[in-house]
Amino acid sequence: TVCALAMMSGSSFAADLTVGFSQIGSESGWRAAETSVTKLEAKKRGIDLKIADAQQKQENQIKAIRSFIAQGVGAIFVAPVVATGWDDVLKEAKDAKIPVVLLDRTIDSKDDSLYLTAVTSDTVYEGRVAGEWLAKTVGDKPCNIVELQGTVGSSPAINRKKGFDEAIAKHPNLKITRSQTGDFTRAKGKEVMESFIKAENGGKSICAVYAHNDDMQIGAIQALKEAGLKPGKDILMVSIDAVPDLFKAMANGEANATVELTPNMAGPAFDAVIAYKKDGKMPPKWIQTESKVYLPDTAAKEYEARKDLGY
Ligand code: GYE
Repeated sequence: TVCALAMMSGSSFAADLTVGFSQIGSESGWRAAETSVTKLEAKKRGIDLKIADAQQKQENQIKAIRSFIAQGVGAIFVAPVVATGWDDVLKEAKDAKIPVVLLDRTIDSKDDSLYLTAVTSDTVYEGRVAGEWLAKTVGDKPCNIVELQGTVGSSPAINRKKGFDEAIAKHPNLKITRSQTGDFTRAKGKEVMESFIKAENGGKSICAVYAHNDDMQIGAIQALKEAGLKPGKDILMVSIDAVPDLFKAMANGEANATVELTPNMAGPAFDAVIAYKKDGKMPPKWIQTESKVYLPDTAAKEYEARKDLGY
């Protein structure tokens, strides 16, 4: 059946393709979903996929990429944990004529010939729509926001902050009173939220929580509940990813909005690599995925539709 599927997608070529994927780790539900979806998308096309889990460390990613180069894979996917420090290793891949695709995060480099394409969402836009949603919902009242940032130095943390800051800058009644990293994990989101609650009058002076991903938001919801507060009611909760657990929280009235990030970055990435290697077709430098805002009204339905996806 793998073979039949490969033929259906028009790419028996793919059956000879080996792709090495340097994945960050499994810090969030979204990340775990991306890994599962990548496996499925590879299988559909008959691609041999090798995944290396970097346990959140850039040095492990660099080692994995070097090992993929040594093995002579046909293409390399990398989800870069932080934005800087990639030029040397990507130059090695380029010299070995192995195309590299960036998945879900981008890099800071002056040389965009170091990768074939990047499949990501517009993470600045995600921050901006989160901020615009909040501004609209709050109206004219004063609102103190606490922010849970993603991994320090990662492109989504930098950009989701930037987009949100831009949106609320137009509304002087909205201000960020505390902002700290929760490293995109539930456990750290909860821990940092606990410290915010202590520092903010037992949470009474907090009007909204903006989290750079849903997992940290779920941790924050737990911390708020344990402190006797009502997230989603007394405190507005907005975040990014649209994982099933966040829909569950919204359906239960404990969260107010999330911006969807598709876990299927690999499908378009595999197609771009196949078209490039088979027909010499250059993809655009950026393959942008969609970002849609979800609110509580459809949360129960969305949760039902997604709960078996395993993330
Ligand atoms: O939002 C977060 C994950 O890189 C855009 O990484 C991605 C982010 C995603 O850990 O949940």
